Amino acid sequence: MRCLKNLVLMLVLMSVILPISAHERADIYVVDAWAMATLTTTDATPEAAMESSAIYFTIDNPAAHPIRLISAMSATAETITFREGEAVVDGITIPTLDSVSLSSEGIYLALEDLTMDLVVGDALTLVLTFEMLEETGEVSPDSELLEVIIGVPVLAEAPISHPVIAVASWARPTVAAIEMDEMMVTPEAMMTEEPVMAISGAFMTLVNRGESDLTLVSAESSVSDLVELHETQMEGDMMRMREVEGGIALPAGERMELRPGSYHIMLMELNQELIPGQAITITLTFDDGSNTLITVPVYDPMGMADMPHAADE
Ligand SMILES: [Cu+2]
Repeated sequence: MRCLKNLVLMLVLMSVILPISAHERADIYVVDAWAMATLTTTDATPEAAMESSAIYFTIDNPAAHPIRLISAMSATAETITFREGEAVVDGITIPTLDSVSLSSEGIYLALEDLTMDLVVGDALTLVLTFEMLEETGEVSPDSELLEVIIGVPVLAEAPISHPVIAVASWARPTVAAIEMDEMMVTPEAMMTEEPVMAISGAFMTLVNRGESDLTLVSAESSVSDLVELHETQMEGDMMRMREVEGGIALPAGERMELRPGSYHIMLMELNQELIPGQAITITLTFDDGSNTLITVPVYDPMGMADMPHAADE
């Protein structure tokens, strides 16, 4: 749990230190991410669990310059290194307008000294730090580091790609980091019968990279008994949310931003608190009958409210 707390502090601090908008974050696409399960069911014997795992994904670099992934952090593991076979490498460079796919045969992220078992169906938050490079491969002189926070599902095998990807996703916490500190002291506080704040929202940029127009028609999540696609509109001088009629259109090749005050995925009747540092999975279903599982980190990119508390400590 200490690790989770550290990750939360890190997320809060980064949001202040690094002047990055959620919009800019969308410009590096980290897709088809997954972490290798150490257990396939919760009732497997503890002896069966491994102490290390791996994370795989594909990074697309649409920028006009190369980028380099220089670090990865998660509360799930004490150490995350970049490896190629057994060898440790010190970063992953993605050339201009190119992509790099991590795999067990190539470069991958090695999770060492796991702080918890990785069970199929779970999800974790991963913070990736990129630096911008010149065409020569040198670090740009006035380059700022770019943080990309992603949710990673724990799976037994690689996910199947879908034309629609979700980038820069986040779900609004129902518990602030400072409240979570108190929960840390008494873990049983998380099991109290106090009603959870029953609603939250998930936000992201959906990109349809396929050849066909699609419409997002519904969403489901294990953390919520009622998930709706919402839009926020002004009615007179009142902001009102309502369920989207006919779904959210995603024309081929285009992006649609789901954000506060606009389209969003409404998570109602939550069956658990959403705590910063967690990640949740949401299944998106489209009008062609296809669906895709997205993993959304729980944090508030605009949430500076916790900062004074964090600084006080
Ligand atoms: Cu809503």
